[in-house]
Amino acid sequence: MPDPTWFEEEEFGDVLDGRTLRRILGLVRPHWRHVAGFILAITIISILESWFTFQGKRIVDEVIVPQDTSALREILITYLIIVFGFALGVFTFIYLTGLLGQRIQYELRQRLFHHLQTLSLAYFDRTPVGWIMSRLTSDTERIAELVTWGLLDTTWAVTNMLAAASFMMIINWRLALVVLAVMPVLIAVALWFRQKIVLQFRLSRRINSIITGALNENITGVRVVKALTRERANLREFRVHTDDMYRASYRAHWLAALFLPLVQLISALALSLIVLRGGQLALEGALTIGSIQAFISYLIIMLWPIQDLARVFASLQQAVASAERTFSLIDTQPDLADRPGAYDPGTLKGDIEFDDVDFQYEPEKPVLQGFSLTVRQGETIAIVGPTGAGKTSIVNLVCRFYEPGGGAIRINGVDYTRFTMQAIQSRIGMVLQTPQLFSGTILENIRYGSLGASDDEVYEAGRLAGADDFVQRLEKGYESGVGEGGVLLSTGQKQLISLARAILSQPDIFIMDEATSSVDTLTEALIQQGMEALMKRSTTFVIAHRLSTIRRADRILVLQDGRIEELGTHRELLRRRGHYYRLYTRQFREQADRVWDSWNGATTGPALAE
Ligand code: M5T
Ligand code: MG
Repeated sequence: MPDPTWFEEEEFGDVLDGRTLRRILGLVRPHWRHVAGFILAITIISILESWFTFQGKRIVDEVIVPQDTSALREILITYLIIVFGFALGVFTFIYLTGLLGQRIQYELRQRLFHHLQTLSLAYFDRTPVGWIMSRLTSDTERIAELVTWGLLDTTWAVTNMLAAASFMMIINWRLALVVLAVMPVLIAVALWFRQKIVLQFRLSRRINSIITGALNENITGVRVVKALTRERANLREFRVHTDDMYRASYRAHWLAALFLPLVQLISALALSLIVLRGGQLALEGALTIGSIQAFISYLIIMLWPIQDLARVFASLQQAVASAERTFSLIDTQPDLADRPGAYDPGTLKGDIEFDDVDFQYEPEKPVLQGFSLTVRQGETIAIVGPTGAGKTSIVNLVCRFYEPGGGAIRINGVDYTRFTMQAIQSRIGMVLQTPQLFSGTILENIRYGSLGASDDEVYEAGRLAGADDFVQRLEKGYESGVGEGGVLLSTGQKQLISLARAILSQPDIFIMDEATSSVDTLTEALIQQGMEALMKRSTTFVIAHRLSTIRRADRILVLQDGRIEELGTHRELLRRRGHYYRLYTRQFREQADRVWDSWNGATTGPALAE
């Protein structure tokens, strides 16, 4: 595997990276009407809130103190208007934020999923599935939260404070200035804590992503974990990570707990200032009792956002980090893409020529070097060789899942990089070493190869592939579900379905990576038969482990360490008395499973069952 740390390093960027924020805003821009709507709603709510408090002052000063009810009716009506407006505002902003959040999540996920389809296999080789999954799930959610609730909280904080400050200034500007002088101290404290808390949360998130990755690997690889009895060792590693996580979260919560009492202490200071200075002013006759009471209320109103600030900024920080990772995925250029001017040749019929091809998955680890081979149109070529020889790599290249690092692959004389990916991949049918099915019915899985096919054509393909027998025996026949990834079927059955899928798509090139795991002899015979149907019409590459398949091929390529060891027909190779001869005769002599074992005395290889 490539260096597994690259995706961790770029986990967290700067606290408030302007570029990322701009891109996040870019997501919101198309929905500016929604945003304007809820900002307006929030602003109105903030003003109403302060106005509400102001009515309280009026009750004290105009009704209770002078013992006069004449203003009461007007005050009550104002109250009603405020409450009604308030309800309307709350409804509007909750509705709009919810809607906006869903829209943005939907758009982001669509974009990410779409982009993933364009990325090459090499990308998936080096990127853990768990990492990609979190981008599509938790990160999109967090970004949506930021642009809705984050934006909302911030707007609310600002408008709330402005409204409260304005009303205080209106009531008594001298006392207002005293109260407002304390605010910067409060804000400074809040910001300092924000910094600290964010740092801890960041750390715990980083550890969390490591934990998610480990979990993912353990769950998807549960069979291997058990088979290799790695449980204990994995548990130990896991504990180290969870311990780190615990410590980081612990510190974050400790800081968070300290924050509130501190804010309350400073507010108590502000409160005593109001009482002190307010009392003085009241004695001078410059301030009413109602005003002092209102000031206390406004102070409380102004404190809400500040107490909230640390939380808002922590989530802002997280969301920015999420956005950075998500954008990094969106920005990943597919390393295989159609060249400018790429075209669809209409068919892939024609000779396939490997011309001096070099290939490697990772730098410095060449798999093929100077590999040359011409496969004629309609020919069936069997590739044999020990594990790791490069058999799968050759067919990966034919499918253009990867491209040669040097040299060229030509189809009908044309370098295949001049064709579109779609043109190539839509005309290749394949049955892979580990056949891949998708959750859905058998019918859907076969039709996957050619979406326009009728049900009858699907059944026919099933028959030709030899899948018909076992499918008919299933309770729901072709309508049976295969489970996630086809878990409900055996490997042999999955291969038959894949085969039917390939037959249905009528490919120009057919590729079969025969499974080393032995299927029962009946299934094997069925697979053979199904392959005949394809071999007749397509140029066929078959990575073979069974002599029955190998003998049926037009030519046999014996591959070792990415080099052509022998190449020729069955007869020719037998006559050469080389590797193939030894392989063949040994097979009969021993009927053994592990023929490649003794091949050059070194490798342990695939089973040769027959
Ligand atoms: C050839 C390496 C592998 C081996 C060499 C598919 C794949 C292979 N490799 C990678 O690094 N990344 C990959 O995605 O390339 O491997 P192969 O072509 O898979 O060999 P094979 O098909 O002949 O082997 P097998 O076991 O299927 O019979 O060094 O590590
Ligand atoms: Mg292979």
